Amino acid sequence: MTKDTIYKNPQAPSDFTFNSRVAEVFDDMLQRSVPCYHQVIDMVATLLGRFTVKGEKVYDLGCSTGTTILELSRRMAGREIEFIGIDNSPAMIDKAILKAEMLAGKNSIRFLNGDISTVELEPCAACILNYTLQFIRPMVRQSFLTRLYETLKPGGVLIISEKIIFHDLQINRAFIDFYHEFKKNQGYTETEIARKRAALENILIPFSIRENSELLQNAGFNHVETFFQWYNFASFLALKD
Ligand code: GEK
Repeated sequence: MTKDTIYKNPQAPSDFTFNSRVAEVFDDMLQRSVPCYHQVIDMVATLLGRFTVKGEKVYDLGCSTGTTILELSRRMAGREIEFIGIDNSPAMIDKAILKAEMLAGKNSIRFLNGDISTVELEPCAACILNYTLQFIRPMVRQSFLTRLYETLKPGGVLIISEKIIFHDLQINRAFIDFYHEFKKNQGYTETEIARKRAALENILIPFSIRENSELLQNAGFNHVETFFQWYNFASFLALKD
């Protein structure tokens, strides 16, 4: 796995984009930047095991290099799930296809290059949106989630993981500090952390637990809960009746 040193370089782009340079180091970047990354995938596998039936379609929207789908496919072997990963970064999709060729299992896996906010989706049993809604423009988040609700079959599940903010400023500050400590413990320097934070300004726009839950409820979901939280990261489960 290539180590992420992008923000060691003072010439690193001031606006974050998911280009080939990022795709190359992405697996290392995510593991060192998202607390409990693999634990959350493990929990998603357990949730899908409970709520998804054999032979169904599962979308991973903003699938990046395919880590989640490949892990889910391994965990759910025998369920004949049809996994479809979509990402609008061609470099991410290229990497995902390569990884899938090396790790091909029995489930069907497809990766598509497209914008998840506009691409046509087929009726499905589950949609996963891990750390991706935060990159969708706030203005279109409600209509996007409403469309996902409509795409899900009855009994379908939407799983969302996000970086979150808190309305209480003291708690918000403390949790951001804890997150920066986490990144330091993962080997990032204070300069790298500060440069990446500046590059993500106005690109990664986190909402609070309350705001995300309201979006999901307004989209039509009657059952909405968080199933995981690590300071300023949370995962949500939304069920369609
Ligand atoms: C994981 N889920 O490994 N359409 C399609 N893809 C998009 C869009 C869009 N409109 N906007 C952003 N992306 C993955 C990690 S990363 C999270 C997801 C992060 C894609 C973007 O290209 C990138 O691959 C992904 O969403 C976000 O669990 O980098 O913090």
